Amino acid sequence: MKQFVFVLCVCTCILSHSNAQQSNFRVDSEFDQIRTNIPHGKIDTLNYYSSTVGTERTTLVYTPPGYSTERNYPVLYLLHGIGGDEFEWLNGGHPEIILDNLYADGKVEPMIVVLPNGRAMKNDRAEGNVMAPDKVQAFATFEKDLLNDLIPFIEKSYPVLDDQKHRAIAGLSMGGGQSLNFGLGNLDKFAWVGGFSSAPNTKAPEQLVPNVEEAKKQLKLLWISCGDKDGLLNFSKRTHDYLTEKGVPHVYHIIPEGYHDFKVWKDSLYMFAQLLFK
Ligand code: FER
Repeated sequence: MKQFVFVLCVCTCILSHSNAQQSNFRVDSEFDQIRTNIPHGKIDTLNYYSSTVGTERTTLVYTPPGYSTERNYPVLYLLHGIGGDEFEWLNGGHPEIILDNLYADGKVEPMIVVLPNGRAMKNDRAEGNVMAPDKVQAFATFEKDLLNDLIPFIEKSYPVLDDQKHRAIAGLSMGGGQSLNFGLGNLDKFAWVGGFSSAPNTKAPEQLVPNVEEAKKQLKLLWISCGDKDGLLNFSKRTHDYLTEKGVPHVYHIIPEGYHDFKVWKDSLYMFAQLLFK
């Protein structure tokens, strides 16, 4: 309940400023610096069979410091962008450092973070023209892989809480669009949804949230963030405008001097992660 009030308060603070340029969040300047004197989580590399693609696919999984199979964890699915693959977050954003630090400071609920490959096609490498239509289409196809192949695989491989309230989806750019599309399109599966610098694959607001009352009822957190200097800002803004008009609670966080890069995505993950599963 405390968190719910906090989230609402954040929404009110941010939404009450029409341009929403001012951040109400504080990013600790050392949040992404590796600390050697704290416990660290672990990165697993796993293969699963995708009936959607008809091949084995690879996913990375971050388990938190102190991970134990004696307890059950909520899960965040964290998605990459058009130029990336399952390694993009790890190479560019080091979510494991951000999360290890948050755990050390007691600021985050223990969770499993799944870093999948969101380009659901046989050759899912980010090679050649990553904007080619078949490659862009594969980001949409990933919805089926995620729901029918990956989530069931994770749920049988790890001790996870497998209900809607304990499942989150977030991502950067194409992965932000996927998160909004798949999260809001499957409200029975995801209660926590985040789009960071969401790309043109983001559905139009009326398609994204056709059933406003259902969204209000099911969502625990809807997070939209973007850099103010990002050429894709309008995909976030039009979603925010619609949600505001329809009275759907959400966080709209505009990062000052923010471009389409990992500075924005790391800040976003740092803040989003602290709101999850509370
Ligand atoms: C586009 C511009 C950007 C587009 C996708 C992107 C499919 C994605 C960017 C990213 O993931 O970083 O026109 O069309």
